[in-house]
Amino acid sequence: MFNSPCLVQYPFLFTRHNVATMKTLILCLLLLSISVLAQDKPQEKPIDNANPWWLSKNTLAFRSTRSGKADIYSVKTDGTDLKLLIGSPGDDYPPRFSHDKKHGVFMTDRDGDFEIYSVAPNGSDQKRLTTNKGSDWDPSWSPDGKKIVFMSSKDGNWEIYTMDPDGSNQVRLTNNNFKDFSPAWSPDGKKIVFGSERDGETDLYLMNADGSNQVDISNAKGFDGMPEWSHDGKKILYSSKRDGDFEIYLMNADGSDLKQLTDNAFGDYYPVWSPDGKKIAFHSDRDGHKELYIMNADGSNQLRVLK
Ligand SMILES: [Ca+2]
Ligand SMILES: [Ca+2]
Ligand SMILES: [Ca+2]
Ligand SMILES: [Ca+2]
Repeated sequence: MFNSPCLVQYPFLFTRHNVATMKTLILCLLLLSISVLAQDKPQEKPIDNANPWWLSKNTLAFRSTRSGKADIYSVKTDGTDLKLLIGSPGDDYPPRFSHDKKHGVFMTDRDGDFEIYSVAPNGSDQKRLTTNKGSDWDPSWSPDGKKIVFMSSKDGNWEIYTMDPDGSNQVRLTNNNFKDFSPAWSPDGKKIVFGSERDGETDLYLMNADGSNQVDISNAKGFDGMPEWSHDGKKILYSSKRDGDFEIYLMNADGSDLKQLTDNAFGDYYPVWSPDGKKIAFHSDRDGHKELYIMNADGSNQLRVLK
C-alpha cells in the first residue's frame, strides 16, 4: 500500500490544497490504520512436529516448533510424556545414536551456520565436532561406532564425508558439481546409501564405505531421498516424489522389489524403523502442517502420535 498513489501524491499537499489529494491522503490513512490493526493480530503459525528418530521401543525424539523456535523433544509413541531434550536459540535437529545407544550426533545452526555436535542420550554433554562456514548436515554413525558419516557444503558443493567421533580426520567420499546428500551406513558397515542429483534427477546411490563404486539404485524421475536401512541390511526405506507428492517407499538394497507404503495427496517424509523393525515413524503434512505419524512396516494403520 505504500507505493502509489500515497507517496506520489504527498508532495502536492504542501503546494496546493487540492481536494483529490486530500481524499487520497484520507484513504491512505484509513488503509494504514487497517494495516496496523491487522498487524496487531498476527496469523498464528501452525506448530510443526517433524523428523522423528526412535530413542527406544516406545519413545521418539523429534523436532518441534512449539516454543516458536525449533528444538528437540522426546515423546512416547502413544503421545504422552512430552519432554524437551535439546534446546538452543538455533535450529536443532534430532540426534541419531550409535548402535550401543551411548553416543548421539545432531546438527544445529546455533553458531551461525549448521554444524554437527555430539550429545549424550539425556541431552547433556554437547560438543561441537565441525567448524567451517559451510553447512554440515545429516550425521549418522557407522555400525561399529568408529566413524560418523555426514554431508557438507564446506568445499563449495554438497558432498558426503566421514569423520572420527571427535570430528577429526574428515575424509571426502564424493566429488562432483551436483548435490550429494542424506548418507546412511549399512548395518554390515560395508556400504553407504545416499541421495545425489548427478544424473539431472535425484536418485539414491550406493557406494562402498571408502567412496568407491557409486551406483544408482532408485533410478526414477522425481526426487528420491531420506534413505534408511532396515536392521538386517536387506531393505531401504525412503521418501520419493515420483508420483507428484512425497510418498514413503520400501525396496531391496539393490533397488528391486519396490513397494509404496503411503498413498495420499500430501507430503510423507523421513521414514525411520522402530528398534524391532515392526513400525515406521515418519512425518506428514496431511494435517496442513508437519505431524508425527507411526505405521506398521507394510504401511497399514497410520496413526498420528500427538493428538
Ligand atoms: Ca558449518
Ligand atoms: Ca557433490
Ligand atoms: Ca529419482
Ligand atoms: Ca503422499
